[in-house]
Amino acid sequence: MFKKIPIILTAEEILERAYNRSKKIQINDRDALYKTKKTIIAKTDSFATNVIVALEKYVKEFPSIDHLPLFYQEILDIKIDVNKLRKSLGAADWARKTCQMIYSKQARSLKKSKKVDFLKQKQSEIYGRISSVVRQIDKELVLLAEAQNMMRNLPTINDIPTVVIAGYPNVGKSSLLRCLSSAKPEIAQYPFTTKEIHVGHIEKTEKYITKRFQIIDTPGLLDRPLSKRNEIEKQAIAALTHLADLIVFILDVSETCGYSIKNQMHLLAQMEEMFSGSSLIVVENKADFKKTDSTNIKISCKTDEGIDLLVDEIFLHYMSKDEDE
Ligand SMILES: Nc1nc2c(ncn2[C@@H]2O[C@H](COP(=O)(O)OP(=O)(O)OP(=O)(O)O)[C@@H](O)[C@H]2O)c(=O)[nH]1
Ligand SMILES: [Mg+2]
Repeated sequence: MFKKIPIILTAEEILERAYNRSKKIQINDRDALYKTKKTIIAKTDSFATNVIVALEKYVKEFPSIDHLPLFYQEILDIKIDVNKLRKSLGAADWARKTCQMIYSKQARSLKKSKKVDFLKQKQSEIYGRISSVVRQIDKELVLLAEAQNMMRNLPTINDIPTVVIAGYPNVGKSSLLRCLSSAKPEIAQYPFTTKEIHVGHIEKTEKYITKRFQIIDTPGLLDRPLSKRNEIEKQAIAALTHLADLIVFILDVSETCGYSIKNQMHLLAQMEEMFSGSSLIVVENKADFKKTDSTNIKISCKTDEGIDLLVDEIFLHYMSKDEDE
């Protein structure tokens, strides 16, 4: 999704690259003064242009935050802080304009002069002033590079029916995504294994109708108010808020996840209240361990028990939704 964002360099890297490129330039002229003058002008032009073009590229090719789908805007805000990102883009644009101004003003006096000392002094003045402007935004460039790196690693979310798996930590959410799709999120016997959103896909054909769904595995949630949630939990809430057409809420009635069923039921009630606009299916996982006599769907990601039934239920949900529309 964000693979095209250019690699963002630090201030020193931008300057070093521009300097090294300008160093190689040599203009020939039979007249010694003109040779020196033209070379100085060409070197200075190359240095300034390299810096200006790099900064321009960062600002222009950075995805417009306001045009991103809301889910991505929220993830960016959780991980980076959208305001800081906007300010950093603004700073890069300010630096570009300032460098451009410095260069176009000083370049005129370079062209007019015929004194080698003056030319050399102007050249180093331009290098110095441009370098100082770029160094002023080093922190902002570092933040942009962090954002760029983070965005390149975000999963691609498609605009297709989306099921979000939610529940307490360690109940088997990632195991369910593995059971349902070819996605391979990490599974482990400790809570908070999943720290990011993972996406998988399933396809089901019935009566010549093929439906493709997107399944999203989320980090575990604890039973606590939104204001107390950490950055990892907030990503799960963002997926539930912006992506879920259907929520599959997993309960671990065996409590081997390390959390009581009472706490899990509390979280379920909170989810039902927060996401009353989305449909919700409650499933009890680890049925190979323990089964209750509730009417919830019972599954086991270890033995695959109940998985087909759950897929049927998801399919049925979307088919009935299509009929409603
Ligand atoms: N017996 C049994 N164990 C299971 C089942 N499903 C998952 N587990 C185990 O439960 C533990 C947690 O599974 P995960 O899939 O990592 O759970 P999670 O909900 O994604 O956990 P977090 O990412 O930490 O929130 C692992 O040790 C799994 O092997 C199941 O159906 N039966
Ligand atoms: Mg997990």
